[in-house]
Amino acid sequence: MNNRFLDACWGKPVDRVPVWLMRQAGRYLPDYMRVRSKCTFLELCKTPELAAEVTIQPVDILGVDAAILFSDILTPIEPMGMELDFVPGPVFAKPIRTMADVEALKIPKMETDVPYVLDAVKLLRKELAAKVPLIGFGGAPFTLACYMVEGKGSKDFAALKKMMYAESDVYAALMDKITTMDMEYLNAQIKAGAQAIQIFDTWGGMLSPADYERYVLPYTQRLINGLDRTNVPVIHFVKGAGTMLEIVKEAGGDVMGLDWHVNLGKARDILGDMPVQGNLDPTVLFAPNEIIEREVKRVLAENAGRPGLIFNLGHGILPTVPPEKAIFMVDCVHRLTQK
Ligand code: 1CP
Repeated sequence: MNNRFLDACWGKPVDRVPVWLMRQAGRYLPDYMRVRSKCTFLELCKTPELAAEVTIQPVDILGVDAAILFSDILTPIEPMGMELDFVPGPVFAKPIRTMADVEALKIPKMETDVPYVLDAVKLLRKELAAKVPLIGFGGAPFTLACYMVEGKGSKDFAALKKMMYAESDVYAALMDKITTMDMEYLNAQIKAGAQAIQIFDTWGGMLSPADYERYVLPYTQRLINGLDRTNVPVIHFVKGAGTMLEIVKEAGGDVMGLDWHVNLGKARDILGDMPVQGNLDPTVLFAPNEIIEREVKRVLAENAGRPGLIFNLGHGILPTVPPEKAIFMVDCVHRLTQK
C-alpha cells in the first residue's frame, strides 16, 4: 500500500512528495469519455461499478498517489428535494429563494438516499486495496449554497450574495441545513471507508476576509468539528483564500488546499506546521515540458523541503489538457523529490 499521501497529510516524512490532481477523473481522459459516452453524468455517478472504474483510471494512467471518489459536490443536494441536471454544468430546475423553499428541503437518509455513493466507496476500498488511499469529498456549505440559490454556475453568484446581505435569516437557515446535511454525508463516506476527506469551497474566496469570517467560517467550522476524523485527515480547499489564510485556518482541518495565487512558501510561513496541498496553475499543463518542469521545481523550492506537502494543481485540471502533460507533471514531482 502506498501511504505517502496519508503520511504527508499528517506532516510525517515521506520517501517522495505525493501528488494527485483535483478533478483527475474526467473529460480530458479518453478512457473517461469512452465510459461517459454510454450514459449521462448522473447515471455514471449513480452506478457504483462505473464510478469506481473512472475513479481508478487516473491512478493507473497518471501514477498518482491518491484516488478521489468520482461524484459531484451536488450529488447529495438532489435528495434534499431539488431537481438537478448536468448540461454539463449543474442546473437546478427550481432554485432556493425563500424561507419556505429552505423549510421544504429535506435532510437525506444517506444509506437509502445516496446508497450509490457509499457503495462506490466500499467497492473502491476493495479494488484499491493494494494501490493508493481513497479520498471522499463534499462541497463546503457556502459553495453548495451558491449553486442552490443561483440555480447554476455564475461569475458573481449575485442571487446568493443578495440573500446573504438582504435576507440574512433565510441565508442562515439555508446554511444551517446544508451544514447538517454535509456533516451526515461526509461522515457516511468515512463510515463506508473514505480514508481522507476534501472539502471544496470553490467560491469562498469571492468574499472579503471580514465577510468570509462572518458568513462562511462558522458553518465550515461546525462541519469540520462534526466529522468523525480519527485517522481521517480533512483537506480544506478554499479557492482564493490567499489573502485570508489565518482566518480560513480557524475553520479547522488537517491540510490547507492552496490555489496558485499565493506563494506556497509564504503561505506556509503564515500557516505554521499545518500541511498544505497545491498549488500549480492548472494552465501550466498547456506549456512545453521544460516549462512544466521549471514550475514544478519552483513550487518545490518554495516549499523548501518542509514535511507535510501534497503536490497538486491549484484548481481542477482543465478538460482540454493532453493526458501526457499530466503524466509528465506527476513524474516530475516524483523524480525531483525521490529520496
Ligand atoms: O459531462 C460530464 O462529464 C460532467 C463534467 C463533470 C465532472 C467530470 C462535472 C459537472 N462534475 C464532474 C466530476 C467532479 N466534480 C469531481 C470528481 C472528479 C475528480 O476529481 O476526479 C469533483 C471532485 C467535482 C467537484 C465539483 N463540482 C466542484 C468543486 C471543485 C471545483 O472544480 O471547483 C464544483 C464547483 C462542481 C460543480 C460542477 N459540476 C460539474 C461542473 C462542470 C461544475 C462547475 C460548474 C460551474 O460553476 O461552472
